[in-house]
Amino acid sequence: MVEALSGEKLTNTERKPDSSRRAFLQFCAGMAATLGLSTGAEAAIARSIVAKHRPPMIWLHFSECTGCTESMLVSEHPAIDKLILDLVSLDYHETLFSGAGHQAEAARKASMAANKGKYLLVVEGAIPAKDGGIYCKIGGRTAIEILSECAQDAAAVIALGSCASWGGMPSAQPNPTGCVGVSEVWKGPVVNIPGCPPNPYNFLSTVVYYITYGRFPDLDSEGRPKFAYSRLIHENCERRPHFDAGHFVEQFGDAGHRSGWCLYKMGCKGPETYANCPAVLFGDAGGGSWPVGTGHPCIGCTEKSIAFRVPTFQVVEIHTRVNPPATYPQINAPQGRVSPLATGLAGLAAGAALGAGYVISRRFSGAAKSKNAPAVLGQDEPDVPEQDEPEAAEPNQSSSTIGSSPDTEKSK
Ligand code: FSX
Ligand code: SF4
Ligand code: F3S
Repeated sequence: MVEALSGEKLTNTERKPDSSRRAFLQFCAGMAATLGLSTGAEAAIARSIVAKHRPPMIWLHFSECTGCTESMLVSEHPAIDKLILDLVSLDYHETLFSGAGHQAEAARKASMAANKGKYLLVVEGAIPAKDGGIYCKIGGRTAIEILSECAQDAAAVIALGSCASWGGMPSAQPNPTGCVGVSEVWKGPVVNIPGCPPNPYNFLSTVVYYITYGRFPDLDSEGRPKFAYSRLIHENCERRPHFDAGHFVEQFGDAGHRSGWCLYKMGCKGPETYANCPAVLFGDAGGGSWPVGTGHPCIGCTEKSIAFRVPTFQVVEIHTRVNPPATYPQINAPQGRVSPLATGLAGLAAGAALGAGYVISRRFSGAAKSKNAPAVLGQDEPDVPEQDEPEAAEPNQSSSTIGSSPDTEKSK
């Protein structure tokens, strides 16, 4: 792959991302693998990043917490923040811009005029639609007006985060401002990258794909890229052996919780949530750096009908087909550490799109040895006093579909 690239181009500091050559090539290979592309795609990605003009990007903020931008920027990945800034020409971003007020608005309008039909529009946050949209105004104009103005001349629109995708947290009942997602306001094509926050890799991979091929990757019925949202959390969760064995956390801090048992009874929505979190992880902090890995049940933040709709600790009924895992790693694998066997086999079963994300983050970060890792990462053996050991779940105790066998599905 690297031979396809001329050394001259890769050392052209005006065009290449601000990172070492090795990191850049690893990034391209990682993007290709995350996207599930065939061998050789990394060279195409590298060529397009090096050779093509950076597409202008206009990034809007509406009703949200700005965690989507935060998730991009706080990554410990040595180059990811620089790459997002070097992959595109970020012409307008309210929270990153040093300019403000009329100065910032003028920059946005100038970029839109100069790049009509060519810029990527990223929308972060929900759009308050109640009462004519008066609950979110920037420069005296409503979010509805700004979104419509920016979307009509955009090459493509990306709704980043669950708020922009379908309302998210600001649209939780009673939703006093009538928050909705981008596609409720803008009727053109919209790519949704949900998550609260969304995973930076999924956003970056989507943008890289667009830059490389001039179109977006395949989307599911909710407008989400299939490479990232086609597998249930539950299919790749490192706690899945405990689910299958009937080992459930009964309350936070109990012996099962300290030992990394399944969080289903604590309201985990993993069996109904499509996302690649257990494979891609967050923040390059090493194994376990995802909600369930840190001991909190998945709240289903990538699902329109779950997060901020279903109470966090409510046990869900399982409606979708829940496939048995590809393998059964040791039940008492220490919490927060993915065994190489489990990772390898899960990667084989789930395909490059899932396994590669983990490998990439490990390669880039080397952060598994981080001193910032949660204390549980240091556990070599689970400490489960016999007298405290939670009892195995009784079938039908919390849900008609809990069971200790892999055949726990409740098909539609
Ligand atoms: Fe929403 Fe993004 Fe959640 Fe926050 O801005 S998806 S509230 S992480 O930050 O929009
Ligand atoms: Fe993991 Fe949640 Fe499934 Fe348990 S219910 S195996 S914690 S995804
Ligand atoms: Fe969201 Fe669940 Fe992943 S809460 S970040 S979809 S583990």
